[in-house]
Parts: sequence; structure tokens; C-alpha cells
Amino acid sequence: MAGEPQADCLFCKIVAGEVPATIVRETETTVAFRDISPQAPTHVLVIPKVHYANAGELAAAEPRIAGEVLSEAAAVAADEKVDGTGYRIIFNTGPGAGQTVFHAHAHVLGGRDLQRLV
Ligand code: IU
Repeated sequence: MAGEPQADCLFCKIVAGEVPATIVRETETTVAFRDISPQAPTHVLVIPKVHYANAGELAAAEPRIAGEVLSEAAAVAADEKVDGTGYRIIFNTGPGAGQTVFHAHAHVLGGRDLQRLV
């Protein structure tokens, strides 16, 4: 069922503590942990504890939690002290945009110059 943990989902397993991750922040509804393959000095993923395949589905079903993912992403940037210089929040949404893990997540990237994308 939508929002329920999925047995084959890596990020649901991180939420459940069944797969290790370096957790940097946690709230009642979100977890933030370091990306296993960092693309910048700061590369943290912020995920909702509930399972939705991507950010669009999360926002449609649980707009309050989607907002909390965003505010936690900003809090990560402040914790990592990249908010002064600038940072990027990315939601890859769908395989054509490079999404590889189908549990909604925000990438928080910072600590180096980030090329303008659009
Ligand atoms: P994507 O937007 O779905 O491509 O991002 C998935 C991210 O999850 C990607 O940056 C991976 O490096 C990261 N990741 C992880 O942190 N730990 C894992 O065990 C796996 C992927 I698999």
C-alpha cells in the first residue's frame, strides 16, 4: 500500500535500521544520511520515513512530509556550514532524470563549486 514500507527497498531498510547508514539528522518523519558515493564534500540524502517512489508522489500524498524533507535539507546545509556559500537540493524524479533508488529522496550537495544546470 502507498506509504507502507517495501520489503525490497534499500531506503526503507535504512529507515528500519536493517542496512547501516551514517545518519546525520533524524525527525519523526525523515532521516538524513551521507550518500555512499559522495559527489561533493557535502552529499547528504534526506528521505521521508514513509515509502513513495519519488518526490512527486510524496508531495501529492503527503505534502506536509514533503515540506519537512525540504526543511531538513536546509537544516543539513546549515549543519554542514555550506549555507553561506551555497548548496543544491536535487530530487531526481524518474529513470530519465537519473533516479536509481525509487524511494523519494533529496540530495543536498555543497562544499565545492556547483555548475549551473538550468
Ligand atoms: P538517485 O537520485 O536515485 O540516483 O540517488 C540514489 C543515491 O543513493 C545515489 O547517490 C547513491 O550513491 C545513493 N546510495 C546510497 O547512499 N547508499 C546505497 O546503499 C545505495 C545508493 I545502492
